[in-house]
Amino acid sequence: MKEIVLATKNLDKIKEMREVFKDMPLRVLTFHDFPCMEEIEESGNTLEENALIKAEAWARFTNKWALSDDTGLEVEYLGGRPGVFSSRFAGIGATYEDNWRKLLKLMEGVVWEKRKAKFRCVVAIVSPQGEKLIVEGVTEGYITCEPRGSEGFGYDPVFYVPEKGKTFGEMSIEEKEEISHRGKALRIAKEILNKKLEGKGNVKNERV
Ligand code: ITT
Repeated sequence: MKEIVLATKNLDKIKEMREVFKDMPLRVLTFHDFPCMEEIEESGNTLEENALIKAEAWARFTNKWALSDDTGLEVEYLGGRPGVFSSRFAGIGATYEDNWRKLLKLMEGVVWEKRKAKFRCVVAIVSPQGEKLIVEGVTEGYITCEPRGSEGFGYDPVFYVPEKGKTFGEMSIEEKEEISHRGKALRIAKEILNKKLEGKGNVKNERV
C-alpha cells in the first residue's frame, strides 16, 4: 500500500484530509487523478452505509485503497436532523449558506441550552480486495443564533465549540482538525494505516 485515493469530490474535505495525512509516507490521490469516475448516489440510510458505498465504489473503479467520509450534523432540538441529509437540508443543489440559513430559521427563538448539536463523521477505508475499516469521530457543540467566522465550510460558521470558545468558522484548519469530528476519525485511521505501512498490523474488517 503506497497510495490512497480520497473518495470524495468535496474540495473542502480534501483540504482537511490532506492536512491530517501530510506527514504520512503515502501518495494521496484525488478525483483530479480519475476524471472519468462516475457520480455516486448516496443511497444509504446511515452515515456508515454512505461512507462504505463511496469507498467501495472508488476502490473498485481505481483498483486502489480508497478513503471516504460521510458526515452529518445532528441537532438535538430537531430530533437529530439534518443528520445523514446534511448536504441536502435545504434541497438538492443547496449551497452551504442555504443549509445553515434554513437551520438558523428552524432554531429561531430557541434558548441556548436547547441548541446542542453534534457533528458525526464516519470514515471508511476499503482495499481493492475488499478489506474494510470504519472509524467514527464526534464533536459536540451548540448551534449559534448568527453565523460567526469565515474559515472552514458547510455548517462551520454556526457550530460553536465551548472548549475553544469559538465556532469552527473562527478556527484555522489546524485548530479545527485538532478537535473536529473529521480530525478525530482520521487520526484513528492514520494510526492503523501507519501500523500497516510499518508491517506491524493489518486492516481487518473492523469498526473503531
Ligand atoms: P462527498 O459525499 O463527495 O464526500 P458531500 O459534501 O456530499 O461530499 P457529505 O455527504 O458527507 O459530503 O455531506 C455532508 C454535508 O455536511 C456537507 O455537504 C457539508 O454541508 C456538511 N459538512 C460536512 N463536514 C463538515 C464540517 O467539517 N464542517 C461543517 N459542515 C460540514
